[in-house]
Amino acid sequence: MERIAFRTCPLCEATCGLEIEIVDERVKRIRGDRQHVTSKGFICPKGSSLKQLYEDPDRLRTPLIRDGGGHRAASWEEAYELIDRRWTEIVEKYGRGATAIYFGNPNAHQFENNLALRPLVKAMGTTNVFSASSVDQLPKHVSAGLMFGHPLSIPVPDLDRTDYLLMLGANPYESNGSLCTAPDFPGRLDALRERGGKLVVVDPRRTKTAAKADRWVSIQPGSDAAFLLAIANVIAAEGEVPEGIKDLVAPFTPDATASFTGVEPQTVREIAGELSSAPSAAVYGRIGTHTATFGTLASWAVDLLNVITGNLDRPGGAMFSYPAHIGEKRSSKQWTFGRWSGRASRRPEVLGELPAATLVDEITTPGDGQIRLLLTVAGNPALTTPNSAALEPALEGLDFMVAVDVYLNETSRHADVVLPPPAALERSHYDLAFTGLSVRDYADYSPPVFATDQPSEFEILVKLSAIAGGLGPDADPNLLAAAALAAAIQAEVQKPDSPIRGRDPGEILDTLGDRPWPERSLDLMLRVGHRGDHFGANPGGLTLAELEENPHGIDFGPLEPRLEQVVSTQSGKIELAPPQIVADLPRLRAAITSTNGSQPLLIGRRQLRSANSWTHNVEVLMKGKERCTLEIHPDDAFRLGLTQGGLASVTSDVGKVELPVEITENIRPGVVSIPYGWGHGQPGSSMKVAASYAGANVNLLSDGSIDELSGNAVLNGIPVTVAQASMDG
Ligand SMILES: Nc1nc2c(c(=O)[nH]1)N[C@H]1C(S)=C(S)[C@@H](COP(=O)(O)OP(=O)(O)OC[C@H]3O[C@@H](n4cnc5c(=O)[nH]c(N)nc54)[C@H](O)[C@@H]3O)O[C@H]1N2
Ligand SMILES: Nc1nc2c(c(=O)[nH]1)N[C@H]1C(S)=C(S)[C@@H](COP(=O)(O)OP(=O)(O)OC[C@H]3O[C@@H](n4cnc5c(=O)[nH]c(N)nc54)[C@H](O)[C@@H]3O)O[C@H]1N2
Ligand code: SF4
Ligand SMILES: [Mo]
Repeated sequence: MERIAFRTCPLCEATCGLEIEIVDERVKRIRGDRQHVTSKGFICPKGSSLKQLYEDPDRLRTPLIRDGGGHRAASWEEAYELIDRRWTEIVEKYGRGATAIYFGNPNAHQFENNLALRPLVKAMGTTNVFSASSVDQLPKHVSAGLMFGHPLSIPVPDLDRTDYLLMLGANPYESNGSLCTAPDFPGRLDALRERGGKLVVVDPRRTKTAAKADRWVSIQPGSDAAFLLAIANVIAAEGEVPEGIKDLVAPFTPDATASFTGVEPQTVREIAGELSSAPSAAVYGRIGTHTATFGTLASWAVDLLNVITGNLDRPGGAMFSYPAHIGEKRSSKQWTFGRWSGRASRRPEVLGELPAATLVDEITTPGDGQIRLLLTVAGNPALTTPNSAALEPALEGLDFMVAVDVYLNETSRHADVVLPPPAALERSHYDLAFTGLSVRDYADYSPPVFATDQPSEFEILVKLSAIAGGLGPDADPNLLAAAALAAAIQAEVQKPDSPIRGRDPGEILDTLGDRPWPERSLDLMLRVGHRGDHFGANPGGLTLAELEENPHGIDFGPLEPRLEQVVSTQSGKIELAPPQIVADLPRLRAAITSTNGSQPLLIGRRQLRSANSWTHNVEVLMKGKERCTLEIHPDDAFRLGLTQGGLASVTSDVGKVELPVEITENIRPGVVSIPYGWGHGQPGSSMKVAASYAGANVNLLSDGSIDELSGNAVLNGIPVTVAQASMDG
């Protein structure tokens, strides 16, 4: 029996359509879906590895319970009963404040997790909420929230139409793009240049993306905010800018910032000139600018430039996507943060979360509210959050830990119970997150490719909500999901601006049929969304059924200006100089006048055949030249006596790693780079392939420093000492 299935790849933000050839219910081949509306056949090496991830014998199929030194297989009943017993004991003894959750990156790629996580956090009743956002893009949410009124109002560069792209701290030739969903990002950059446009890449490394650019600007790590404000300074000096901005950027002249950024004043002036004279232009900053000491300032400066050059919200500039599942209006409630703060760290909450960099302190600092119980959902903080050397023993010292994960890995090995959800090919897909960050408006939905006996991740998370909410281990997840959907419908028909305001909730529920619960919620969102059929009131409008009939997705076209809808600040205008930003500027002013230290600065890097820390158990993605190496400039290598392939030791204030040296001209002198997501083969984990290509964990070196405003971890620009590793280790 042969069949072809179509499915969106959930491994990165490009969200490519895949064509999966199945013979006798086994995957024969996965390739790019040439008919997919946005990816048009593009695929990267990770996309076809969904086969290997599905077949991987190390992938967990049943729950595990910790037993002595190791883990043993257990039934779902036994696992839930144990979780319930321990959870209840801990809450009775220490209160709900002693429980904590960390949720990782794959949640953003699974709509059922998106739907189930918020109720789970609510049921837990704790403020100890951590996620991968605070080791990633939190600065962008904060600057968007302050400037545009909503933390999800993030403009994306209009790649397909722009004449000039200034890109900082991103390497889409390897990452395939982030906070900018654009399948075949490299092809789109090539097209930009072919139509006569210009690409400028700002990065301490001459990455593949930088090598393809018209210009590579080598910058000192951590200094993007100053560089961007220097551009703003030149533009403000030469042209009209909104009131107050000129004064704000006055201290950041190209000359005053040059020693801090390492960028020649002339280069800044040229780029400022090009940016303001291009027919259309977009400034785009990504993770290299976010995981930095001045992450939020850099994030703000990106959009400040988009605004003052007249490029915000116009074709070829930086624009807002309009996902089908959202309504015509965003809530006009003023967005705030810092509503509470961490018990031990005193760090303010952002988006209901505390900085992941402070998780270890919240676990180890004694006192009321100390974390005793940790739930991780699709996260591997042992490798991905700062100061792993301190975090690993902290995880081991918890009273109880539960991991919802597909592998027994560096993090889940510390868990008392591991609950495995199905593999990607066994679950359905819709992108709640990345359709909101896409360079075209589109929607696609894929049903599961294979059936499974394992409960869905939605069901697992609902069961955990029931346990956390005190309903016990036997609560029926269907009843809970039904109640949640009924409540969502009730809320929708009461919303003043809902297209189904005043309708009968029972009729709406019946219309949603008997699909799985997450699908019914999704259908509800699509149908009341701005393209929706409004349950009959807008005949021909979008429904989930229509997406099912279009397995290659539906393209709604290029982005359209929609600033008026997007801006939801109290003033009703874009806030170009939010007070919190202005208050943080003196910190940057102080930095530009301080003298740079003499220590090498460590930055990270991503690699095409990795997805963060967790796809390293796939042999086809791992074989070949060793990838977890220390990149260093020849001048530095010579000075330190390091040789190609020799072993180097890299030491920071908090840790040390050893790894092979890779000497390359493609890195700025004084800067070294280690890829992230490595450091496998820990005792108690069971990923055989990953263990045989272990590599070193770069987060042994990151020390828990954060960007003051957002609480985002500083993972780039870490001062380190590099030396030849001594023979005796
Ligand atoms: N030094 C340094 N650190 C970094 C970064 C960096 O650039 N440098 N980047 C940061 C960034 S951008 C991110 S997003 C974070 C990522 O940080 P995390 O989200 O903590 O890490 P991942 O490697 O994505 O781990 C995902 C986990 O989920 C499991 N998993 C995979 N699919 C599923 C699923 O469908 N369901 C469940 N329940 N589990 C699943 C995997 O086995 C793995 O354990 O790391 C950050 N850390
Ligand atoms: N193949 C692959 N694709 C991925 C991932 C993966 O692990 N592997 N992870 C996914 C995730 S979770 C994310 S968040 C995205 C991230 O996607 P990108 O933001 O494109 O991430 P990177 O490829 O790490 O590129 C970051 C760049 O920033 C540079 N950099 C470091 N410090 C600085 C600095 O101070 N200033 C400037 N200007 N540049 C700096 C680095 O040298 C690097 O080239 O990728 C996603 N896609
Ligand atoms: S670029 Fe690769 S990993 Fe990302 S969605 Fe496409 S196929 Fe999947
Ligand atoms: Mo990320």
